[in-house]
Amino acid sequence: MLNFSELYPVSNEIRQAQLLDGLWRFQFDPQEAGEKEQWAARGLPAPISMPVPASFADVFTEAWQRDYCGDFWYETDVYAQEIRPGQRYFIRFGSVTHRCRVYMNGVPAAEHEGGFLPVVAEVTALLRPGRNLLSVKANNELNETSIPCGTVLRRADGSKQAAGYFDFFNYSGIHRSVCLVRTPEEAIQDYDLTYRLEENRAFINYSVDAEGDYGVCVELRDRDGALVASAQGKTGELIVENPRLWQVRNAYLYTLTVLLKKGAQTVDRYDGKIGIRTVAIENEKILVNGQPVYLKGFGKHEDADIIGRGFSYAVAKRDFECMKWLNANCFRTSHYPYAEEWYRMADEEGFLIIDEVPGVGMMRSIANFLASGAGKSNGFFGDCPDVNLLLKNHKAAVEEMIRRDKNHPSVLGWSIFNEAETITQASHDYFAPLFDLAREIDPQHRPVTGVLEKTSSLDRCQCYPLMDFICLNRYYGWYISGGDLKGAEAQFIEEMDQWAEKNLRVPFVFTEFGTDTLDTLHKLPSVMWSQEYQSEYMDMNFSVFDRYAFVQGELAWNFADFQTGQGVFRVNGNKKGLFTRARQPKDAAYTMKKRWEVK
Ligand code: BDP
Repeated sequence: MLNFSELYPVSNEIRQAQLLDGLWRFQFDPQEAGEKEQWAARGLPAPISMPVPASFADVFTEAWQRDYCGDFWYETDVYAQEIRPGQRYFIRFGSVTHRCRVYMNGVPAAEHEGGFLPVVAEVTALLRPGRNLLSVKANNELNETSIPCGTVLRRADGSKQAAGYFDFFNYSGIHRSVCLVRTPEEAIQDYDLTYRLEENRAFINYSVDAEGDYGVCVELRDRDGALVASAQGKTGELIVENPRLWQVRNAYLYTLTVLLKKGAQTVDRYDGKIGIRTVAIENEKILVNGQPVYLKGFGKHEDADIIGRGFSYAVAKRDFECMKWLNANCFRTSHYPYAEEWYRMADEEGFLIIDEVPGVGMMRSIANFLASGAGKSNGFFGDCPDVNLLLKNHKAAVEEMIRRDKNHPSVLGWSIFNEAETITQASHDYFAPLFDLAREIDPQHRPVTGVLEKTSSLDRCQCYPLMDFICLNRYYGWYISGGDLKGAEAQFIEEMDQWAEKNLRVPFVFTEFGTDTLDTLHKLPSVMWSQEYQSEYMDMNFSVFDRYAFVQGELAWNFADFQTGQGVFRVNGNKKGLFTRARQPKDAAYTMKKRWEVK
């Protein structure tokens, strides 16, 4: 059990969440001087201003600042009007990329490895009435013992250069909101829910993790605020008569209120939205509330102009509107868990999410996307410098993601890796405990998967038997037989026939397929990179998918154009978006829209 709460911050008559977002102070620390010179206690010696939340990279005009790799610091003042006795105080970051140490008034309060999940620092003993100095030492280096994997190269001038074994820019900084959270001394820490549906009834089994010897009271209210069920005790069952189910693209959310009670007095209270629904895999079908669902949507990135990987409600809202316009119903959080606000919005909109940990780059290549797309394998687990440390960090990410996201009705399943090396015994031995862990800690036992690229072929892959549904990334017509859609189609069918013959009786989902496409390029007859080619490629892929009943989903790569590192294969980023980076449709978006209207 944790000694602090990672629950999404809320304010009510007992708890308070004070947003600390805004313009913070910031300083690069290439010499790693900050700790020796006590920047956390003394304040940053030469700070500039920096928006939070946002990546730091794209606010700059100098290349060295955009591409900076190493230590960097953020600080801000936190005003505490009063410190209430009998209360606990926390600073909660939605994420800090990729690792950080948090200080309050110069004293270390928390450390966290991994750039895509919350960091919580208890500051009860460190916070003073009035002005407090909150400092964060962060670092964005990549290595092979933490995820995502990569390495650090040295430029000619000696500066560090992050080289990810992945195809997205190594955006860094405080990417999500920061809150000062006040809770009672003994508080609600967490809750779990499982669902069972019978004809006109839903059974919700709950378990509340709360401190102290208090009574626990759980209440469920519908959208109009009417009480529909309640129960007492740390564990119990809520029975809902004639429930309104959470359905795909037709969401209905109830409010679950957890109360800690000392007699008539309420000691703590937490309200969360929940959706009554079940998810399951049955043979080749993905079932939501017992009904088959075909997944339609995208692999995405948290990526936008200027803010980089920083969360913005406006960008997220636009993305949901675009996805709804296309008749999509699902996305994968490629290649890392997204800001919690995405899941809250998906809960409201009735979208399904395949939730992925940053298990990416587990194939040693700077242009992994090229090698893997074309089926050229690169090793990894056999000669990884410290596979136990990597596994420890990977396990922590799986655990933190599931703990954070388990109560979202939108979350359909968990993805443990993207395009890892899966053809050796070592890879199987590495991944098997991660799959076990995910199954063990998710109270709802949602399906667990991993995403396979071309070299993880049927005859070589050691890991697909671990998966509840199989996710494939395939680029026939782009990395393979690019420019020859007929030939590509034949090769694609040849591979799919082999999977069909195996008769695995599990659903397959295409989690990536796409072509780089310039929104300015038209050509008749089509050529690679033209808008016409993207549409024709999509049509070819759809015709292949439709031949196989076990194909139960298509998540195109990518929702929108996104930033990558520089190189001869990327024209200022990956252009496989169905939308531009400014979220305007390319022609192929209309192809998807038409198909998904009826599919
Ligand atoms: C796959 C990766 C993805 C890349 C994509 C591509 O999973 O991150 O962006 O290919 O090449 O290898 O566009």
